[in-house]
Amino acid sequence: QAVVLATGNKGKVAELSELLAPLQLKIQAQSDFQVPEVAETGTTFVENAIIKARHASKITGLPAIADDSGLAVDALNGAPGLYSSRYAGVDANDQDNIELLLKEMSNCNQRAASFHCVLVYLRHHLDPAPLICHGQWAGEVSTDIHGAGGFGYDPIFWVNELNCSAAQLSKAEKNQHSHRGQALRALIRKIESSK
Ligand code: ITT
Repeated sequence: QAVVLATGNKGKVAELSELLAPLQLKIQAQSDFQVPEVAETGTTFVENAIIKARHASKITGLPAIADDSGLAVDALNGAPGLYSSRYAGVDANDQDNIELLLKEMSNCNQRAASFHCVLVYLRHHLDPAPLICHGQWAGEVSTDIHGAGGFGYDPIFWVNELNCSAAQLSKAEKNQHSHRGQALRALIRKIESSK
């Protein structure tokens, strides 16, 4: 059974592939099919993940898993949230987004934040009952960058219980704790029990 990962983000592909590897699934990247980007017009992680999964499934004819995720900062009322990948503008890269967030929070002592990940599994593009799982990971926005692993906001996401940033964890350690790891383990259980 093949499934397409409906994401253009290489960091997500790396983390999701590692956790899906032990399953009897042939994991395909959407880049193998030249799936064009789709507009993320939803107002929630759930809506955007469904849009991306439906789009990739329609083009490839395969079941699809999509990930919509982001960082919600308490002191910024949940921003950048849904707009995490384009916080510093439509063409922003991870470094631009990190710089802007550190600037916005430069006078802020309240630094609590959480990562969210919604994963959606569609059996086919018209699947009326997608399987949906949500994972959350609490931490703090550090004042400087630490580490070079992971992607996105990992270098400034401080994990108190591990006393390091998410970018200082190995892929396996990050998956063990992260919003994405939690959501994917839950999704795998749901897929197995819906068979
Ligand atoms: P796709 O839509 O193609 O999947 P994207 O990067 O645009 O890729 P999102 O719209 O879901 O995906 O944006 C998620 C952003 O949230 C991502 O680009 C990072 O900036 C941030 N993010 C999500 N998970 C993260 C993680 O595990 N570590 C660091 N940053 C993360």
